Amino acid sequence: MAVFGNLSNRLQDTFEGLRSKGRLTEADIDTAMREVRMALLEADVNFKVVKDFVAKTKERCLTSEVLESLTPAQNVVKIVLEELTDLLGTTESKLVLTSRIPNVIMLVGLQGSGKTTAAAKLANLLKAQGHAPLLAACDVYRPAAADQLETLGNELGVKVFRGDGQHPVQIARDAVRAAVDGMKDIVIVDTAGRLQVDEAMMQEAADIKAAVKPDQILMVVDSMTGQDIVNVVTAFAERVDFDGVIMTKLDGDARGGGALSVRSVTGKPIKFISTGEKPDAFEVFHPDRMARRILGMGDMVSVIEKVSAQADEEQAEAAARMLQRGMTFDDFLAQLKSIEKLGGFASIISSLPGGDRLLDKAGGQIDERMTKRTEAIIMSMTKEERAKPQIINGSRRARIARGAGVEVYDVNALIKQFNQINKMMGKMRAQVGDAKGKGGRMSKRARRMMGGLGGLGDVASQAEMQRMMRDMFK
Ligand SMILES: Nc1nc2c(ncn2[C@@H]2O[C@H](COP(=O)(O)OP(=O)(O)O)[C@@H](O)[C@H]2O)c(=O)[nH]1
Ligand SMILES: [Mg+2]
Repeated sequence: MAVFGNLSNRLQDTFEGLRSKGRLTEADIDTAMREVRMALLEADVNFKVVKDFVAKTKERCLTSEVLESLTPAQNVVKIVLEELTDLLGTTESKLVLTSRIPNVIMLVGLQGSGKTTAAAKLANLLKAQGHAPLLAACDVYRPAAADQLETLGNELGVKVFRGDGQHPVQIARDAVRAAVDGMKDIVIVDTAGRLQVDEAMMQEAADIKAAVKPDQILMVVDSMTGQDIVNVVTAFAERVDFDGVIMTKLDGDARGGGALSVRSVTGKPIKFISTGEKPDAFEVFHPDRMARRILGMGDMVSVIEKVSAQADEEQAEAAARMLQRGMTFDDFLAQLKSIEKLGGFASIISSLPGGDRLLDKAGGQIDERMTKRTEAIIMSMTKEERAKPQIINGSRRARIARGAGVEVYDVNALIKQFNQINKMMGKMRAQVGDAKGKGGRMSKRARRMMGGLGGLGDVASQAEMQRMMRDMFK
């Protein structure tokens, strides 16, 4: 997922410009900061937020430590990263549950912002953490609203409480009671929104709040709204108040203004982001990771977490064994399959430093090109060739190419790539060997990290990985 593509590209261009300079003068910093300001304004970030951000960043950059350092451009990027993280929120933004049973989480926001979807996704996330959530359908104005929630709930195996014909306040109350009876520990209240902030909506939200005293009120905000969000969010903050924000539709072509302004203007943290319509396209928000993505520095931590979550114990063991004995083409094929499960190469490359830009250049066709052709080539190898790639000589390569309907060149490229990955794994093996000490076993987490992705789990090799990726798509 390219986060705020345009903003991200412009900032990266600015810093590439700085890097190409070596030594930096005050004038260079001035120019760079002017570019940063323009980029942020065009991303629709609130002008006051931009002004403060640039002033702070510039001041930190214009010190002799930065200007006279051996790597001034890197220091500037580091400062921007820190300030951007700060802007997005430095405090822990995890959802805090209280000891009350059931906890009540209420979602508010404009119509179409993604409340109902987010309610279901949040329930899904909490369920995966071992909670027993109940969804309460309190949008009684749109005829299909409760059905929508119920459909989503059914898909995810989460019960939906609906009180058709009742007043929303009553539904919320009854839902809390039903949760107690049904042994549910969290009630997620989905409310109605309007197209614009209006009195009736605010009153109803306030009434539901008064009736069920939510432990958390989360405001759902569509990131496509730009800095208009600030007005909406401020209105809600004054009237109903809330504890945090769920930013939705970050998969769209949002410019970033809303997400970058909201924290600074309201002081409310972004707690979750929604990045698509599927139930699992929902993540806990990490300001530092988001800032890294905007600056094109990649987000390997998220990939590794995703891998860890996906890789089962067996897979992890298999990966650990593979690491010990070296990879075969059968392993490679299995890795390809597991990458597909993770959302394809595109999503992984997107998480590497510079990955989003690489993807843009490849025209987003990476998945098709990579997996289909690679699979065809591997399938054309004999069993022996897959197990012992070193026997694949020139005539075998020609035969494999014919079998797969590709050029010998493609087979060569794949084998080269395969060998590179194997080499990287060799390095990893050495590192893991160090880490586990004499005769010890790899930690469960280390093994998990290796499951599913083979060499990709090695954060230290990011730069090398990036180079490899670049080679692949040349
Ligand atoms: N692409 C994308 N679409 C989303 C996301 N969240 C919600 N939607 C879609 O936005 C529309 C409105 O969402 P809904 O949950 O009904 O909004 P509500 O009116 O606030 O309850 C629906 O078509 C959703 O599928 C997201 O993160 N990404
Ligand atoms: Mg809804």
